[in-house]
Amino acid sequence: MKISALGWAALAAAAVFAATPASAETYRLSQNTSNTTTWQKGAERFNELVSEATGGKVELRIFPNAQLAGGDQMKQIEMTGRGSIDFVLTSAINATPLVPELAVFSLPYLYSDYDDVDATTSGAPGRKIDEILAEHGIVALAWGENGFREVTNNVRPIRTPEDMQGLKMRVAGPMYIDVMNALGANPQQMQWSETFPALQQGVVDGQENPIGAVIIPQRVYEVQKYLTTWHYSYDPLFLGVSKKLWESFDEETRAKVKKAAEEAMEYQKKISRDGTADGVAFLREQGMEVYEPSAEEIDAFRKATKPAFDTWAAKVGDDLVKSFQDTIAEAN
Ligand code: X2X
Repeated sequence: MKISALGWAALAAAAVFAATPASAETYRLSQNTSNTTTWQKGAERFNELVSEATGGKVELRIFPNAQLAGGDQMKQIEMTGRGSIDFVLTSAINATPLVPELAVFSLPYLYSDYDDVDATTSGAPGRKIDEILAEHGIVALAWGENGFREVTNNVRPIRTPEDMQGLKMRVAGPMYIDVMNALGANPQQMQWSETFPALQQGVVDGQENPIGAVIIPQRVYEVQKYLTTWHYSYDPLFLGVSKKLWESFDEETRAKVKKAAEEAMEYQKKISRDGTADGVAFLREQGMEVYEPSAEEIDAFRKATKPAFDTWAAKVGDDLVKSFQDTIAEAN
């Protein structure tokens, strides 16, 4: 829902209103995480760029912690599809209750590195996903990065799949429930905004999230002792706009919005990757015990999570999975 210049006038002082161009609109952008993350920084960069490019015609107000969906991070996507949220910055796993195909990105051990990732998001598989999102009323403007999700906990270092046995793990979405079950852990789905206190109070033993985009900026290291860089699942971000709103923009505005989104997500991806590259050393300084498994040890996790891969590959659809796998094979 957009807030018109007139709507804001009711809230703003007359002087402020007088300075606002008559055609200016403030749209609402919702994102999952706190205002300290690379998600937020990417959203802020988008706002700066889009407002500059459109001469203030398109401006945003950014809401962290999925506030516009009452804190329900998986609901944001559906609300955007309906047009009750204008812009959304969320990650693929959060869209899976509405669009199961988006689980493809996060299938355990689908990707080995950033080159694999970039080949798919910038290639034919990414465009196929854009089409699927459009069928649900969401125009995907650009792809950013949450990242490779690493496991943390307070009980013991994770070196083998057996080490996951019995751990109470907070997870974000339905696919991760199956992955954690395959590893013998006890998964519990929980909103991200409720996870920090749950870790602090020992309601759950652990969680999994990317280092640069989330673990560091949200200070997960303050409440978790062990981290293993198992790279088990990749999670991309996408910056989307409700199709309803998109269709109300003229051609020129659309081009400007799209370009601003692409630049902002390039920036967001870069700061997430930089934060991850420097992150392990930082986390050790903060007192975390970090375990970096070898290729053979990673292989054991790959084998153990295969049942969840197969279950979710079937939900996603074999053709789509194959198009991702083929593009990844070509990139190597
Ligand atoms: O909830 C999570 O774990 C987070 C922040 O990574 C997502 O929104 C997917």
